[in-house]
Amino acid sequence: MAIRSIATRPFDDQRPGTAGLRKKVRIFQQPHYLENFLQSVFNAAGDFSGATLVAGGDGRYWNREALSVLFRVAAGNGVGRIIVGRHGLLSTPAASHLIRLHEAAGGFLLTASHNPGGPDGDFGVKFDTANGGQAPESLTEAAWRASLEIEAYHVADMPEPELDRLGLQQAGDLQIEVVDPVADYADLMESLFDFPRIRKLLGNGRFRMRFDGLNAITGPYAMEILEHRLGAAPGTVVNAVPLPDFGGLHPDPNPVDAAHLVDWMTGPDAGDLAAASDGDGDRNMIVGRGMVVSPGDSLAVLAEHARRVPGYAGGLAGVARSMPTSRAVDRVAEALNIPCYETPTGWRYFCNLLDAGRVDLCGEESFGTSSSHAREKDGLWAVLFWLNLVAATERSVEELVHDHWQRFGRHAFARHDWFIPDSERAAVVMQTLQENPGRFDGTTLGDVHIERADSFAYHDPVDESVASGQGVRVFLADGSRVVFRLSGTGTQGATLRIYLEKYLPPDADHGGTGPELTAALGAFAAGLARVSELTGVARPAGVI
Ligand code: VG1
Ligand code: CO
Repeated sequence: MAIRSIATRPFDDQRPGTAGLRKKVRIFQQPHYLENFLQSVFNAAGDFSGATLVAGGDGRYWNREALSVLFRVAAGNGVGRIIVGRHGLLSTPAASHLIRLHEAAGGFLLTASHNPGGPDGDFGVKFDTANGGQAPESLTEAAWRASLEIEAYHVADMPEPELDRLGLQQAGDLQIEVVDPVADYADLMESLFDFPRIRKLLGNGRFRMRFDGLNAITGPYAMEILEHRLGAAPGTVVNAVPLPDFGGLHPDPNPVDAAHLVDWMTGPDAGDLAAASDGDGDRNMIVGRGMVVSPGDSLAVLAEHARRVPGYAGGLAGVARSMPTSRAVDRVAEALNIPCYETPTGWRYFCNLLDAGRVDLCGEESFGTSSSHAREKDGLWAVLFWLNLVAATERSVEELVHDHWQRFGRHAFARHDWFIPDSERAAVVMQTLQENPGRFDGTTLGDVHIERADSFAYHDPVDESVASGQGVRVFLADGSRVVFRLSGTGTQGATLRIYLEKYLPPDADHGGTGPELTAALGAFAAGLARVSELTGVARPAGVI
């Protein structure tokens, strides 16, 4: 197999964000662009000679073409074997599991997650290390530095592998193993949850659920697990076929982009549970009758009742949440007398804690939850956890949430996303806030009293790395909190995220949605940061 070194010039925009490199499809399609980036990762990550990698994507537009480039660059860098999902498909959590199962050296996931797909949409590359988790910041930064110095990439001349045929095949010196993308993952789920009990619930003739694959990667997984293994009624899983443009749907499981599920669950014909996942299968939205479960509440309820689920019957070593995620789980951890860690946004920051056995359950406010069974967040896992809890406790989704609020109080939550076309003006907002957040300490604005404010820095207790400038936190005297940070997954302009959390004690009136209960806090936060004044943008583009 001939290996050629192709001379190239650096691109200056290949710095990975919160979860890999994400760009418009057309940017990725530029000659040498993807090759450069992949080579930069290989250069930064060390020697891969003879190594096994896992690869797959969420099926979005350009998946196959990008995989083909990956095979040639991987072989050009001496990779010995690639395990790939049939048709080039793999969900992000399933890939994490395969890396761990096969003790692979890492993996590449071709996905822009919840970002829109299609030729005018987004594409992306996440890369995982041998623990099945996304590359830590030290490696993504090293890959970025390598991308700025690259002079050549290495590609192998080899035949195109057949990705629709299961089994082992040889493409030049590279071994390709095409696997069923679903089977091992489904077995893992079966080992964690009480399938017989869930089967009884789903087959009792009364419980009605809907899982929406949003035409992205989770359809085949949900079909196998919910309808085939657990006997859910045919038609429970909708939009189950992954399509290159997601059939025009936006695979972002939240009350705005999946409003049709919320409508069903708040209408006269409401079922008992509705759920959805995102493009690459790592996010989840849980909807009970008349109520969207906020991700922070979901994490807290799962932690509270984890012992009811076979995979967690021994209890949790600890829990972790990303900094902007509501502090509901902190109260549960306190009651359980287990540690609760606060990490920067992005799943990669949980992985050291998981590897060290310090935590078993982690969550982010962006509809992401998972556990020590993988090193990625896991959408379907969360749905199965809820089903298991409903079956084991004989409480409905909404009852479990109300019980939780009555015991611990409610952390009402919402996120205001301000789309700011001019990234520099968005940066000014953050710089102004970050300059000396302590100046807000003890001040009163209108009827809001600020206790203290800071710029969040994370000291990883496992490898002692430090991540600073991870967002500005403002703590209010009534127990509420406001957080500001810039998104690291967008592909144009900037998105300023304002996270709003309002605490309602156990005996308070808990009625209302998160966005309703935090609206006034949102106006206060935007004023404090002078967002409109500094950016010219009048209002948030999205409230979730
Ligand atoms: C967003 C979320 C973050 C999540 C990340 C990747 O990042 O806020 O919690 O980990 O997306 O999710 P940002 O930087 O845009 O806020 V996924 O499902 O796109 O891999
Ligand atoms: Co995702």
